Amino acid sequence: MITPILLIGKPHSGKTTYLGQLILRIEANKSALKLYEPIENLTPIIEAMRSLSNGEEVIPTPTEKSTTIKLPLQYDGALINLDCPDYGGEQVNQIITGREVDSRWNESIKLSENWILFIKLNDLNTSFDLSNKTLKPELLEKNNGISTEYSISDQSSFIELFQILLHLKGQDAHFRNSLTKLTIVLTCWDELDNPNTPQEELQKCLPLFLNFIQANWIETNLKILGLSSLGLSLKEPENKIKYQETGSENFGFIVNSEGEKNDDLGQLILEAL
Ligand SMILES: Nc1nc2c(ncn2[C@@H]2O[C@H](COP(=O)(O)OP(=O)(O)O)[C@@H](O)[C@H]2O)c(=O)[nH]1
Ligand SMILES: [Mg+2]
Repeated sequence: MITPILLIGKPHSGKTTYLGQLILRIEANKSALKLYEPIENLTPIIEAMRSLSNGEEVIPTPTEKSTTIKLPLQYDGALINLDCPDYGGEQVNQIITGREVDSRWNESIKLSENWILFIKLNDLNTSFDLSNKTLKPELLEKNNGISTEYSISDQSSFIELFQILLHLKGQDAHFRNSLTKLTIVLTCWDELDNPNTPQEELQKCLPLFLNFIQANWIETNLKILGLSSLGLSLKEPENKIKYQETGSENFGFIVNSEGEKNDDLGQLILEAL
């Protein structure tokens, strides 16, 4: 039996960096996870692995190049397929705005009972707040009274996304979800100032979304973790040298629900099972 895990994340949430670092760790035999067969479509991620090995940030995957990545992982005899249907694409945003999923996503959603959501807290946009904006009458006049500045906040968009996913999964909205396991992963953990536990950080930044998730999932099927795939910022030149000297597979950590760090990035997948 193979357990499929679905990896979901908006663009720039840290997917490529995580996948690259995870594969480099597995290749260096520094993870509890192994591969049970060769990765079929490694080409899109090779560039990222090359950059990371050289101590450089991954180059953003062109958004038009939506492709699928599937990692055939194994742990202690258990087989796990990490499925990333929106590798580098904008599809998550398109699902939210268009309220439609293509057949590839539909299949992944239906097939998987373990979902991982990547959120980069430092990049979130807040909702349009009328109280701190000056609306210029002449601009409103030009746009028929519509303010073009308005866009849905990330917090609302995550709630929309999960309403769509739960609907596709056939979840009865009268009950809390007990079939799908959800692991919310707060990426770029190293960028946070004195972080508390992952749940407390999520509560601070996206309280309504956390509330929505807690109201819709049974507690035992919900986990909130932290992740720093890089371990430190590669924007600093001295960190680039550290990577080149020590090897990128020696950097990065995950943070469990209690706030404790673990060096094995593969542990994230095991926590999501
Ligand atoms: N400081 C820090 N930056 C990170 C980390 N992971 C990813 N990033 C940066 O976040 C940005 C987006 O990451 P990327 O993996 O391309 O996101 P994707 O679009 O979801 O594939 C890049 O500039 C990465 O270098 C991390 O663990 N720490
Ligand atoms: Mg990417």
